[in-house]
Amino acid sequence: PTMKHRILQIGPITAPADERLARDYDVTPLWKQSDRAAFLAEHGPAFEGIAIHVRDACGADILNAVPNVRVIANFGVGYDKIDVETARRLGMQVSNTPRVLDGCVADLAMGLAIDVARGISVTTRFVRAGGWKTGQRPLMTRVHGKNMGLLGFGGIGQAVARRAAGFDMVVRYHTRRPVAGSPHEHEPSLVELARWADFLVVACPGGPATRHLVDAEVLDALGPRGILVNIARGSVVDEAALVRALQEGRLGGAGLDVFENEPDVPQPLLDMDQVVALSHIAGFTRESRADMERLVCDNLDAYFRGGQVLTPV
Ligand code: 8YV
Repeated sequence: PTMKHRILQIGPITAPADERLARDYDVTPLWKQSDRAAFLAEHGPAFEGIAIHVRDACGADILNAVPNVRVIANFGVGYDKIDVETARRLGMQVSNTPRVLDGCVADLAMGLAIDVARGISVTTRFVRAGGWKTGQRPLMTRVHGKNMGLLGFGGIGQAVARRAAGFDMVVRYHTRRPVAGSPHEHEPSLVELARWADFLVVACPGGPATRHLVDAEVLDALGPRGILVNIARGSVVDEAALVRALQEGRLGGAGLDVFENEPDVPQPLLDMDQVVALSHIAGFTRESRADMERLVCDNLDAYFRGGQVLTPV
């Protein structure tokens, strides 16, 4: 057998992915090195590729220490913790795992929208506490036929739009540039989109370019009957402004799978019945997990066989 390519793995991915990587590559776990900087200074030049889990960071400190790395394979569709600009400048290809989790993330976006509007989680708590024996819950909000605004219209946003169509919803979206060939209306102003929308779903990338796009002004535009759903990144929403808007009744409710400082969820959010808070589980299904494991490894394989990753960012 030929020599295995040397891969630097920043942190554990999943057992199946880690096993396949260890089988096919000469993998070094960076997270097991006691002194990362010293390790990189000594061994950095030996590596040809990087494998990384979406939760882990890969900044210039690492990239500048691995001059022979040509490929970075990210487990996850988001890549806001990788310094892609520096990687590109150093001639590295960066891949992510798009498409394979779009459907599951979109399913959960609809689930959160329905839960907040119809009160599924809060009603379960009510029934469990015996509340039904002596009363009934207040009236909730209809879902179908409403206006859904999408912040971001990539694979996930478009999958949400297809599901919303089944709920007879009208969909409009906000992105920097209109997406060619879409039947849905592009709204150049996020505030105007929020004003029009009953549900505003955050489905754009994280990172500095989108930080706090959903601010107090956008939340006020969404309004006291409006519902915010975030299945993207916590950084896109000004969480302190969100807490205030919910507490003061200026926003109707929120379904949140992601937060600014995961796994810390601000206590006020947990205390409000109009909030459904999850633990970043949108892509967390057996099916999409297996597809992500395959794709992160396939990207490395494709690079080392043919010089091109399958799904570049
Ligand atoms: C989760 C994600 O991080 O792909 C992404 O960008 O945020 C998700 O896939 C995944 O569930 C990590 O375990």
